[in-house]
Amino acid sequence: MKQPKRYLITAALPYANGLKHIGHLAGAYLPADIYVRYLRAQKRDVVFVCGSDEHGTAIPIQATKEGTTAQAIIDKYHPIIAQNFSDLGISFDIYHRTSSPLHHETAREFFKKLNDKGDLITKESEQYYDEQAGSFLADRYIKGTCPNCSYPGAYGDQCENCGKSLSPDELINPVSTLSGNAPVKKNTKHWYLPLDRHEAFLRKWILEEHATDWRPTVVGQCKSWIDGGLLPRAVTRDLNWGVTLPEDVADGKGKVLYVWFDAPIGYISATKQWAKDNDKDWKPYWEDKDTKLVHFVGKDNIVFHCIIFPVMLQLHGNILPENVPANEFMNLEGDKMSTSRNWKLEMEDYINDFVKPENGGSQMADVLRYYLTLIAPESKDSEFTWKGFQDANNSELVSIFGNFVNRALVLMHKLCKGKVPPLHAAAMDELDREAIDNIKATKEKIEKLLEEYKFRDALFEVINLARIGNQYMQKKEPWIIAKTLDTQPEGQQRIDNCLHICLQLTANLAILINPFLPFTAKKICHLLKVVDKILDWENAGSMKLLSVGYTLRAPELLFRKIEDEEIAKQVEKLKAAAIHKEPVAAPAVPAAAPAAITVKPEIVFDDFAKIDLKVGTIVAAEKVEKADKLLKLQVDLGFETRTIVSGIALHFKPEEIVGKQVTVVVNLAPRKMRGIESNGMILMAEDAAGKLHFVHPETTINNGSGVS
Ligand code: B3M
Ligand code: ZN
Repeated sequence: MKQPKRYLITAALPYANGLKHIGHLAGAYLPADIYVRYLRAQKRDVVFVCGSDEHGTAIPIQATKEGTTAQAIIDKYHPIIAQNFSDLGISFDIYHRTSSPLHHETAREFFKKLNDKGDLITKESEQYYDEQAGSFLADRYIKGTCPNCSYPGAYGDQCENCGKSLSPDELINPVSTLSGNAPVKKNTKHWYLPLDRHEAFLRKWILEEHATDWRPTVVGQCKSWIDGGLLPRAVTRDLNWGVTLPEDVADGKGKVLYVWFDAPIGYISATKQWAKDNDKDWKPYWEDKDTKLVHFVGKDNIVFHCIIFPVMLQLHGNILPENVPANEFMNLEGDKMSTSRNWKLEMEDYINDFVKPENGGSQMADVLRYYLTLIAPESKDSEFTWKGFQDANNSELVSIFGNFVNRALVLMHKLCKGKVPPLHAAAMDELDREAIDNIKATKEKIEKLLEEYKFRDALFEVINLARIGNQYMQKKEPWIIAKTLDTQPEGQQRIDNCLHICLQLTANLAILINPFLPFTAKKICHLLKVVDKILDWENAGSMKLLSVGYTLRAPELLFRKIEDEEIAKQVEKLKAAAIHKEPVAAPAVPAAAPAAITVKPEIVFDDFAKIDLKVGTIVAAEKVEKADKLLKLQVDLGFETRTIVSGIALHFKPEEIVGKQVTVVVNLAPRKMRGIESNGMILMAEDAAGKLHFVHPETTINNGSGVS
């Protein structure tokens, strides 16, 4: 495979509004770091950029919570997060900030270029405005009752009680969180990125060209976005925190770039700053086609990195990402990690409890890196449990990996006078040759897996090589041979061969484990008295890493055992800190006057059984010409997709119902409406105010499922 000339690796920019947890670490930063360390060991030209995302409403909202300013918030969290990453061995080449003047200039220039080229459109719309505060209200600044679960404290962008994403218009009785008053609607102009213009490009680039090399979960998410219909996305906001629009843009005063427009440009400004600091040219990293750009992100950031940012990059004349190996989510002890419910393990907490020198030191950072990679949510959600963490450490790192390295050193001191013994070709047997072959084969397997972003499997191969080392030693039994040396002195050659191979294998393990557990690799180098240079990837597979006759240090354990009490303490701590939100009882639904409710005459079961109800998904919707009330729907019923004409046009816009699951009467005789044959009926519930609601399963289930 032809290698690209250079690599630019990015990891999502964390919001500097609070500490980050191990779910974040496992989602983007750790896999990115493993990949980068591997590339560096290959001596490839690679730059690894990240930094704080310091804009968006998340920052001022945190400032209000902590009773301080937005600037104070980012100045507080930026350095702590940077230090946490560094303590856990995440080796960014730069950890930049989007509040830096360089970033503001870069983002503004980007916007200007697109705007000047006519790649953006403007639209006027009505948005909520707080008259007392004198400002437009970002979605997060509006609270009201959730239309889905009736929770009274739902935000304009999401209900935290039921998790539904909302738009401010959907909230019942909205109030401004700035003044507590009901907001009014006011006209405002905004800039939009017309994604709809780029559908053909996205379809070809993602669904054809990257259909097989991107993770199926990533391609799947992109596909449903594209199929759901791409709409223009606003890229500006009425807010006083963020990157202001270029001076010469008409009506741009008081507006800033939407955080998701400026944040990914942060990768570019970070590269610029890195180049400045290192006397390099940043441009080829973003403009030369021979650069491989890879974005590491969590699954909630997929659309931004696969759809929106690529469109921006393409329009601006930059290269596109080669891959976006996004991870799914990592749960914690049976529940979703959540900052608002305080159900999480922060990097900072782990560092304080385990990584401080008195608690285990950097080796313990490697233990976390090990477990998080072992359970990496590469293809589906996974779960961190303290018991799993303990097991991974005790039965794999301690018992397999650490044990092998330790035995090799102990036996070498005991049976080979503390020096690397020679390899006697004449005394080599099948087991020796097999062990050597395994080292070479493992190197190749790991390379292939890492190039495919399969970090879990790659790590498994490293541990497996240590397991093979243990088995080899166990079969050779040099300690038994040592007992017969008096009568069979030629046995020393077999002892030498065994330990020669085990020691070279140890040096190989250091190289292979280095991308994953860098502190451990360094420690092995220390024990073997070799310089870190040995960790260059090209050395992997070599049986000449340690010179014969070389003296090595006395063994020291690589990993310590983790005791039950430590684990119990962590579980307790987690539970004690959790904030239990009482499930909010939905306020009593206003009952319609009893007289208004009528019940139809009784039927027998057989009457009911004649109706065939099935679940389907609306896959397309359009208005029916000259019929205000009708929408023409395509409904996927699993066994077929049908046209159904439904009288719901006054209640729903076509684009907002695509993707919704519905319940369909599938055996209703076909009926023509406005010349269109309708093959079924969608069930709807009507509330007291006359508003219609779909009747659908609680969670998404297979289309075609029966309802009875
Ligand atoms: N700050 C969201 C997040 O932390 C956002 C990522 C930006 S990446 C350009 O999930
Ligand atoms: Zn809700």
